[in-house]
Amino acid sequence: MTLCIGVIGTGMIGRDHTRRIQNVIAGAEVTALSDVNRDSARAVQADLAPTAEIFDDGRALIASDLVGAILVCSWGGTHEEYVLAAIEASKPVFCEKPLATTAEGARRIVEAEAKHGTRLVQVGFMRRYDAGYRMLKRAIEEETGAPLMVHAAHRNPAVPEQYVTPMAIHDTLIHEIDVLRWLLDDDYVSAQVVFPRRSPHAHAALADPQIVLLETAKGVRIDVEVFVNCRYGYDIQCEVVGEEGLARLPDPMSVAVRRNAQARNPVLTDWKDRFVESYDIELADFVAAAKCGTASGPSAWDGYVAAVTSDACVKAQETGAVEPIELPTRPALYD
Ligand code: NAD
Ligand code: ISE
Repeated sequence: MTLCIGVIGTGMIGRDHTRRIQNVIAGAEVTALSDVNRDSARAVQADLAPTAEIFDDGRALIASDLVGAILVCSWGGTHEEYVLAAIEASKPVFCEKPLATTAEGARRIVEAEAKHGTRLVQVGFMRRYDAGYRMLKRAIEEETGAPLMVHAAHRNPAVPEQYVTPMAIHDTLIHEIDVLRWLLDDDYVSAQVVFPRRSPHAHAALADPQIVLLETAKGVRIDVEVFVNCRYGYDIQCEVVGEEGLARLPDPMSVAVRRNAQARNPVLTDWKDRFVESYDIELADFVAAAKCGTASGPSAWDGYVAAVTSDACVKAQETGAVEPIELPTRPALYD
């Protein structure tokens, strides 16, 4: 059986995920596309999915019999509405991060899915599928002893003009918020943000870099440098210090070149390349579960926890204080 997928939002990642469904992953096909910018949907149709129908309204796409599962790849502020509509239609839905732009919005999704009674939502936290992070998780379980500290960095070479200070949290740090919680099998209890001297390459509405300090329920202390105008490349670092040893996320494989009395390894510049296999595997996982009428991988609960933590970090940016992170009881659906 081929799974018929509708894609809402055909910008950068919607286009890339459409390519994956059409050309990389077996057993699924993009049968519908929707974007508020019809020209964008039309371009993706022409390049990648010539038989897909274009819908002007994302909700009509979700309701259509042409579609058995949905990818939500539009701007963050639109995710909640589309994910709730997919749950109402009992259709599996893959939602790019963030699940919702507020914790209350993510909570409404958790409640709707819990009421539905089976999982339908997968959130696009692709790092959980990255081979390096999976090896790091195994090393924590088998080698380092109980974690004590994590030092991490999320560096982008540059960001567009509309990227402002809170986006360092809910657009960028949100990946660490999810993957570190998964790595450590732990939850956060507090957050603080401190600001080094500002990079001259950051525009006026962006404090860059930032250092986010998180504390977990088990007492692990985490520091994450978020630096989105680092210039030199797209660089993701993570080092876990445990009671017995240390484990570090491997850098992506690259060819070392020695030339002109220098030895060098290239550094990637684009997140699409850094996590290309992870995106492939997360979507294959979505397709496999959706064919059984359900979802696996990062859940709506994980999306909710990320939203609560993001909100606390944004508050910490504003107050400079250590902000508490409190979660309600997890519904049984997510045990
Ligand atoms: P983009 O601006 O390139 O594309 C978004 C598209 O959504 C645009 O074409 C826009 O016209 C469309 N859109 C906006 N509102 C809509 C609506 N109500 N209905 C239908 N279409 C609508 O942005 P992008 O970089 O592709 O990001 C999209 C989402 O994916 C964001 O939530 C972003 O955080 C997430 N993202 C995730 C990753 C990752 O690593 N997992 C990477 C990049 C982006
Ligand atoms: C972007 O939206 C992503 O999700 C990338 O993975 C991240 O590295 C980047 O900072 C975000 O802007």
